[in-house]
Amino acid sequence: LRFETAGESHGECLVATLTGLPAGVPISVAQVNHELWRRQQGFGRGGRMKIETDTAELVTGVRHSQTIGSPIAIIIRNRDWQNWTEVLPVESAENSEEKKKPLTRPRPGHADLAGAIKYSFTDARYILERASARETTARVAVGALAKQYLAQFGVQVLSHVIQVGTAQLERLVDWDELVTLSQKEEVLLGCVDPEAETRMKAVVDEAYRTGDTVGGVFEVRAHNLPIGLGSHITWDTRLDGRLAQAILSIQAVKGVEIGEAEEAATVFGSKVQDTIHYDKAERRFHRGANKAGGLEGGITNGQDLVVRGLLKPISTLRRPLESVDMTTKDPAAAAYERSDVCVVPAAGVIGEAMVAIVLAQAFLEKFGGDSLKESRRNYDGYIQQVREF
Ligand code: EPS
Repeated sequence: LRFETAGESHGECLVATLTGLPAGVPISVAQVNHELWRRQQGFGRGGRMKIETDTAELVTGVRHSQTIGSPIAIIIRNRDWQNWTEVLPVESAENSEEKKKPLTRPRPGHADLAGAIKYSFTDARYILERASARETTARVAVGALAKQYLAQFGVQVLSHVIQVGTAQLERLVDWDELVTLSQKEEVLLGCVDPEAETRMKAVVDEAYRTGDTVGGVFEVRAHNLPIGLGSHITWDTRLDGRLAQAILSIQAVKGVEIGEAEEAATVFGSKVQDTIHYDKAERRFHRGANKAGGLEGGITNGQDLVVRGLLKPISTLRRPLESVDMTTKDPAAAAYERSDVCVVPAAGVIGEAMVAIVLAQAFLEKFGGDSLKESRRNYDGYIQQVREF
């Protein structure tokens, strides 16, 4: 299962292709659009989200509401493009040079400076257009298709926010709470606990007041996974490593945690491992806890998968930091472009998409199939084998 995205933040559209989903997977475009809607929510998003109502056009690979096995191409149009047609034209016209919106004062933390030097532009415009997290719209659309494939096997992927700045959620959360949260029609900060969410909102309010930005931590969980996705046998088949790459590839994510990694690094082994128990009647092999986050040796162990992304604050600040103008080389305040103040809930939705894509890949590696029917037969046979273990 392979996917690619293309598109600039203020270009005509975002594009994605997804190749390798079996034929016969039921696809709902409304569900794709619902995921896109979820990505746009949250207290702290910037003015751009008022312009856009992201909707996916599935232009290939899906017919009569199901996949046909061929590559799926998705287009998401940027409404803001109408304000940028002369700034970012495909072909230069006579007055193109004057219409440009050059960014010559790179923002610390953004790709602006390193990208401009690397690609040899004296203006970071083309760099930021692609580095922008707007690209994640395309990933979420692809993730929504991966989710619909996984749902055929009862697997669900959801997220919630556990920290914004210093405000933390201080209790455990069960799966049903995440389901309820995902169905809310209004998203504040994506936290299941209203008291913790109020504290999180106070931090975002402070960032608004002071012209600053704030990061945090989101947690993605996958529920109902079979035992045995991923493998211990080589470094690149270990599912934990693949999930870590997927999460770290999200804009502004600087750290990733699987299960209770931070806690595990500070306590003795006897407090960390999930003890093994057996009950013949129902639960068969089961565990005393889930500190490993559903992965042992890079293999899913049947518990919920728990992956967290640690997000740094967005690098575009209304109260800009020190920088240098790339053309004059003089000290200058970093550029300010309209931006978000806090994006942790949206990053959680993007994290869900990335986790769903990696899990769908692992599913297809294990169960294969040109058609959903074939995938399912292989899956059912394996589940029977696990039951008899
Ligand atoms: C984003 C759209 C962008 C930014 C954000 C992500 O819109 P605009 O740049 O037009 O305001 O809000 O991108 C960044 C945080 C960034 O640093 O580039 C989106 O759709 O998520």
